[in-house]
Amino acid sequence: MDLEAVSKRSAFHAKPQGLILQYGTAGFRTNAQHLDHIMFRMGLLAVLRSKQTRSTIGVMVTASHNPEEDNGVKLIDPLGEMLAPSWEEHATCLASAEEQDMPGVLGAIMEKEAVDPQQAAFVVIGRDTRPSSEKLSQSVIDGVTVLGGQFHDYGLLTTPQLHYMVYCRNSGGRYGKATIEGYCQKLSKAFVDLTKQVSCSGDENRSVKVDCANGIGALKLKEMAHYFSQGLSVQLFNDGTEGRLNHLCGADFVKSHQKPPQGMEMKSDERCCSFDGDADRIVYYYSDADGHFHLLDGDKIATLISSFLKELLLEIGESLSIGVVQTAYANGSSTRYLEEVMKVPVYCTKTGVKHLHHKAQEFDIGVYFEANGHGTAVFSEAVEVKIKRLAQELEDEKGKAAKMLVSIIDLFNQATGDAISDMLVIEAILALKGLTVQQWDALYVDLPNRQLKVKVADRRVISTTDAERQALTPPGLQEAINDLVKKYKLARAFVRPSGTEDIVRVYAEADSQVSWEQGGEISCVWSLTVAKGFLLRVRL
Ligand code: G16
Repeated sequence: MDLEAVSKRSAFHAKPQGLILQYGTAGFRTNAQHLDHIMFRMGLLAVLRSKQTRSTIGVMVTASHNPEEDNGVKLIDPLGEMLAPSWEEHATCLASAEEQDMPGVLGAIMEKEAVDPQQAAFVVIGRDTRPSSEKLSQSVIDGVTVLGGQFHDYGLLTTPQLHYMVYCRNSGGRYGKATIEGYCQKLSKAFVDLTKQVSCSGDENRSVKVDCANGIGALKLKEMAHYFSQGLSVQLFNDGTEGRLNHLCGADFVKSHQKPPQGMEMKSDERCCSFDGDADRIVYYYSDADGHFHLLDGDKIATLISSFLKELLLEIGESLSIGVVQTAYANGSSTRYLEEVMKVPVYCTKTGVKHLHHKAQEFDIGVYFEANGHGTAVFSEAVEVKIKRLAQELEDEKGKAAKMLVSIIDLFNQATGDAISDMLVIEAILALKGLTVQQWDALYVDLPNRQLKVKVADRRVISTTDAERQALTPPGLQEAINDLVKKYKLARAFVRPSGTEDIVRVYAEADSQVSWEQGGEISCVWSLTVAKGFLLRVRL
C-alpha cells in the first residue's frame, strides 16, 4: 500500500484546519460543505475494514432525517449491520487527523487491527438524493481507489437497500441477490405469498398513502410498486418533484410535531405513512372523523409485529424466545402493554439502531423499534432453518402458519430498519388480521408526550447513563428533573445530546395533560433546568 500516494491524493480533499468531527449515532453528519475530507477518508477506512474482515464493506452517503443542506456518511459492516464500535473510534481518529498525520494514523489502525496490506478489498457505495451527495460519493471512491480497493457504485439507493446489498454479497447469495431487482423480487414475492392467505372477506382493494419526505424513498417505491401492485396500491406524496427534502414532511417531522406532513391529502380514517429522507424509518397515522390526528409510531409498529409473530408461533406450537427492544423514547404505555398484556420481555438500550440490533440478536426472534420508526425484526439462523423445515412438514392450520412465518421472515430487511420493507410487513399483517388502522391504534393509548430540540452552546456538557434515562452531568440536572417528575402520575423525562444534530433532545411524558399558565393553555410544562445557564422547556 502506497501511503505516499494517499498523502498526495489527500491534499485534494484537504481537511479544514482544526475541524474535529465525531462518528455519531449514525456516522458523520454536518453541513455538506465540511464533509469532503471525511468522505475521502471513509473511503480509505472502508478499504482497511474490507481487508481486515475479508468481506465487502458498504459506504452510504446520506444524512437521513437531517435538513437538505447537511450530509453524512456511515460504514456498513459485513452482515449489513452498523460499523463495529472499535472501528467507529478509528473513524473519528482518521477524520480528525491533520494532513501530515494521516499516513501515521492509517498505519496505526492497520497495525492495531492486523490488516494484511496484500489482502484484496471491495467496497459498495450508495447515496441519497441530496444535491451534495453525488460529488461527495466521488470523494469516497477516490479514497477507495487510492488504496487499491475495488468498488461498485450503486448510485441512488435507500440506506436500507445498501445494507441489504452488503449482507447479500457477504452471505454468498443466501440472503438474496445483491441487485435492486433482487431486492424488489425478494420483498414482493414474500408480500404476495403472505397476502394470498388473506380471507376473501378482507379489504381486497388495499391502498396506503405515502409521504416520501421528498427523498430517495419516492424513487425506489416507484421502481418497486408494480411488483406488488395486485396486493397493494400506494399513492405517493412529497415525491421530490417539488419541495425540499425533509422540510415540513417525513417521518421525523410527523413524529416530533405530531401532525400530518405538508402536501399530504388526508381524508378521515385513511391509512397514511411517512418515510424519512433515506427511507430507513416509517410512522403511520390517520385523522379521525372529528379531525383528530392519530400517530402510530415505532412503538405501535413493534407491538403489531411482535403480537403477530407470537400468534403464529402459538399456532405452530413452537415456544421460541421473542424479545422486544426499545429506547428511552418508547412510550410508557407501549412498554406496559408489551410486558403486562402480551407478556413479552422488553429491553431498553441507548439510542441508535446499532445498540438495538445487537440486543435483538440475543433472542430466537428479536423485534426492535425506536419510537421514531426505525426498526425491524431479526431471526436467528437456527430459527430460520427450523421454521423452513416445519413449513414443509406441518399440515393444515399449523402448516399455513409456518409458511406465513417463512414469508414474513423474507419480507423483513434483517440488516436494518427499512421503511419499504416495514410498510409491506405492516400492510400484510393488517390485511391478514383484518385490522383497520383504528383497531390497530386502539391496542393501547399513548401517554401524552413531547419531544423538543434545544440548541445549546455545547451539547457535550450533558452526559448520561442507564440507557440515556439519567443525566450524569451537569451536576444538579437529574435532581431538577426528578423534582419535576415526581409531581405527576406516570411521569418520565430525560435529556440527552443528539448524535446526529448539534442539539439536545428533551423528552417528557405523563398520564394526562394539565392546565398550566394563567393563559388557560391546556398544557403541562416540564421545566428542566440545566446548570450551565439555560432552561429547557417541554410542553405537553
Ligand atoms: C439516526 C439513527 C437512529 C436515531 C436517530 C436520531 O436515524 O439511525 O437510530 O434514533 O439518528 O439520533 P440522535 O437522537 O442521536 O440524533 P436517521 O434516520 O437519521 O439515520
